[in-house]
Amino acid sequence: MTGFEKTPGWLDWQADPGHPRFRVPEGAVDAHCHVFGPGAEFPFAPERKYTPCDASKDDLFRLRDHLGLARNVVVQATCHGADNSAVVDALRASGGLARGVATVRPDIPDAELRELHEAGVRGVRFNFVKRLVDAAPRQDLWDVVERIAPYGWHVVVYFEAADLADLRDFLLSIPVPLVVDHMGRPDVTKDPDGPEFEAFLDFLRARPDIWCKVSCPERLSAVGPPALRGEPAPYRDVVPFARRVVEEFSDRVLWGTDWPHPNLTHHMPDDGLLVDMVPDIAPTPELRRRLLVDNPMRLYWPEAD
Ligand code: 0GY
Repeated sequence: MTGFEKTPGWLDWQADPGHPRFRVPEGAVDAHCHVFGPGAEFPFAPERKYTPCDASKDDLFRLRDHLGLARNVVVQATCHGADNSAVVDALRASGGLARGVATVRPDIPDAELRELHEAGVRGVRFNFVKRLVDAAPRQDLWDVVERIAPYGWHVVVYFEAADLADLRDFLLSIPVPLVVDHMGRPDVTKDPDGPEFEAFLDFLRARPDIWCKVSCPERLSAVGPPALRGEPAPYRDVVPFARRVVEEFSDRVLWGTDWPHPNLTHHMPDDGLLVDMVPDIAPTPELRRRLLVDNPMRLYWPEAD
């Protein structure tokens, strides 16, 4: 009993995902995943916009092993606000196999920032998705950047395609590397060669230190998974978008499961199927190695080189 009531209609993560048919290269990183609570131990934030099911670090590490992955990047979810305790707990328990992305306020004490860094945090997340957070004043975001820059951290940004035009100049003025979640959430019913996605690619071209997660096909897809696993390609409408990004920006793309998949209302993906999609979006062994191993290691474990 956590004392928290899940948001009505909340879909829990799949407890029994399939074994992927695709074997990931050794050392593969899930560069976008979360932990939720458990609420009894790490209470959800009063300002949250949703209340999830529990999804503990042990559940996450079990999934990592089941999928054949080696490491995780655990991203602070909005349901925990700026209390990064659950993420830090996961990082500390991982034996160096997890790094983190935190949410911090501009007035965070120095000692706390240092503690986050020592635990394995390497970035902060700025979330511009209106259903998830109240908008933060730009000045606050600037102040956060100033605080984290000395640690060599980056900023992970989550926005929807329709908001890129408004955000572009602000994002490009942030003087640390950027990592864009979920390809900037394109509308995949549109043309992958059309003006909207071209504007996103153009944003990536604007600076060589803007990274992109080719994640969340299950969230972006309008056609969903195949009726039968593996036939035809799962979430196939997302593939041309992800492939364009992987092929043009092969040295700064990242992949992640997005487990435990918050706020999906229609269907919960089989994480094995998400792994099986990798060869569709990264068609050669070289591209797959960059996407799953080389790039995330360079960004999150540079000392391992
Ligand atoms: C994701 C996507 C979502 C949620 C969050 O922090 C969050 O609450 O990121 C979403 O609802 O689209 O990346 O997990």
